Amino acid sequence: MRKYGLLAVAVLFLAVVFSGCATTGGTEQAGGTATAAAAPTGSGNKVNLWNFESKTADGWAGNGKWAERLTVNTDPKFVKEGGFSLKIDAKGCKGWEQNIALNGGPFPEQFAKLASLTMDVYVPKESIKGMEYAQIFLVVSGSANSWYQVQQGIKEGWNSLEYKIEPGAIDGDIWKVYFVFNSGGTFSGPVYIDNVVGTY
Ligand SMILES: [Ca+2]
Repeated sequence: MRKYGLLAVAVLFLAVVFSGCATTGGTEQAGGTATAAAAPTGSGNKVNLWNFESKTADGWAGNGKWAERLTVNTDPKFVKEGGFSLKIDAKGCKGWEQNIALNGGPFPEQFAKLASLTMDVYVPKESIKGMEYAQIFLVVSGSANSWYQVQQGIKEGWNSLEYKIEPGAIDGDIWKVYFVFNSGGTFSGPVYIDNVVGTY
């Protein structure tokens, strides 16, 4: 029995040491010893937004001449998560194009509180051959801001994009979300999107 008692003391000691270490890495607290090293509330929670595992475009579609350009991809080369991704046939797309990919919801209730949105984008070499630059803007249209945009550049191969969202910028009803393409040249082929995740 005494052996177990010592073991318990050792475990307790380690727990105190580790919680002390964890505290120094996070918010600074005076004498952070045995307090629980919990993450600050309202940060680091994830919500899966669109992963295309429904074998549909998860509500994404183009407008006008882009209406038939969004489909589900099953080729594992262009999938980052699960078995499916979104294929956007961007052939002929140049300059600013906000009609290529739109989503009218419904959106999860956490969307308005997002601090960032991440997604994996695959760009085949031939799709952006000879292009000066290419970008995908995340645009959120809602009651807080009718047009809130954040940009990220894309290059050939896999791109791990993170869009930071300012506090309060989209905090209200969400009307529409866009992936706006912007490029210094003309796309010659598709772009693939997968694993769109929000952090709040
Ligand atoms: Ca997927």
